[in-house]
Amino acid sequence: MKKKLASLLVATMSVGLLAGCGGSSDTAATQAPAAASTEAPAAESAEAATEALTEAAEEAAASGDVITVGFAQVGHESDWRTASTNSVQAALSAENGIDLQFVDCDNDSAAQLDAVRNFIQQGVDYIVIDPIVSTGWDTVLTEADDAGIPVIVIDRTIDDSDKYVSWVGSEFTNEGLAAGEWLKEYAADKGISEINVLVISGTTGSSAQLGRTKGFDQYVESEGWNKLDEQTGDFTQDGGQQVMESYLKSYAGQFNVVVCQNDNEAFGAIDAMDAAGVSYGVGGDVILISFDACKAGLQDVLDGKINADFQCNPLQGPDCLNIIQKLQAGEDVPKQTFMAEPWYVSEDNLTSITYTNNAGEEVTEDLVHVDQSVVDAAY
Ligand code: GZL
Repeated sequence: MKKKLASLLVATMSVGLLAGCGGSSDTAATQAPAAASTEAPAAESAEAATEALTEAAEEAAASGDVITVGFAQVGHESDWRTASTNSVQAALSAENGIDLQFVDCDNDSAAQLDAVRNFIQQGVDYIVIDPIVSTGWDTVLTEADDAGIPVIVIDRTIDDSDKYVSWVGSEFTNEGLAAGEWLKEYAADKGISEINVLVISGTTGSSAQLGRTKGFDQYVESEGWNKLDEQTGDFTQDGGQQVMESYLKSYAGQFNVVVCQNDNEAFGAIDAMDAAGVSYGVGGDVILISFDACKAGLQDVLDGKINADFQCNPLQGPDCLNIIQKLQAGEDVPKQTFMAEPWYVSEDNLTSITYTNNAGEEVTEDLVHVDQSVVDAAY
């Protein structure tokens, strides 16, 4: 690795440590970015580190010693995706010695494979992928491997190849299991004996959709719930509204639970139920469950429109930068890192859930009762 680059990346790491940036794998996305510690470094040393960083970045850019990273992002379908893109772009920045080649693949798997092949042809230093779907990757990852370009995967998983150096994301099946356990305990507490549920799922074949469906379906089966239908809303608000409108025609009066596999689908489902005069949320005829826990989703939890929202943490940017810095320094990196993600509820009748997670461990996890401070701190 070029010497200038080493000083640049070390400066980055020192500035990162000084700033206590949030979003790492041990920081839940809704916590406010870590505040400077009480022993905040003297301003001059933080400024000195930033100055060194800027100078080193300028030198590196001038001498072409910048790390080039190709990022093939899913698209721009949701609030979650916007937060994900912002997190990566903020971390893989020129200030941190990186030239980020960003491609929004617009939820098109073929375009995403093309983007990765273009990165290979460009000879970038690293490739970051958030895979739209979890299969069809081994051929192009083999091409990247043959070209000697390390691949980092974030968020969703690649399930048909292990030719990548590291993955940072969520345990999606646990998200579905947690939602199932919460619904089981919530229904028992509210004296609801019959569950007739409709599911608006995410992008078909994405690991987020596969995992959330797999986890929740374990409860459908074990609890004998009646799952009337599952159709994809493609993680979009329009998709959620269209599917909900169809459900309101096909299953009028037959359902008392709607599960949306992300907040944007829930926003669409809410619009459809409002238009149809169907009540939902706290005190409503329909229990509404969502995933992601973005700021607007948690506002709906606070307002009693969404009963429970299972967070999926989008802030993988700092982890991405850290992985690249370690690889540049010749250090090992973990093959997989799971993000910290809390579960949010609108009422305080339940304070925790206990369930068997996807690893077969019995876990007890607190439920966060949403107040304005939680919404304010959300991504
Ligand atoms: C999950 C992520 C999903 C979100 C959606 O990790 O890939 O895609 O749940 C987003 O909001 O569109």
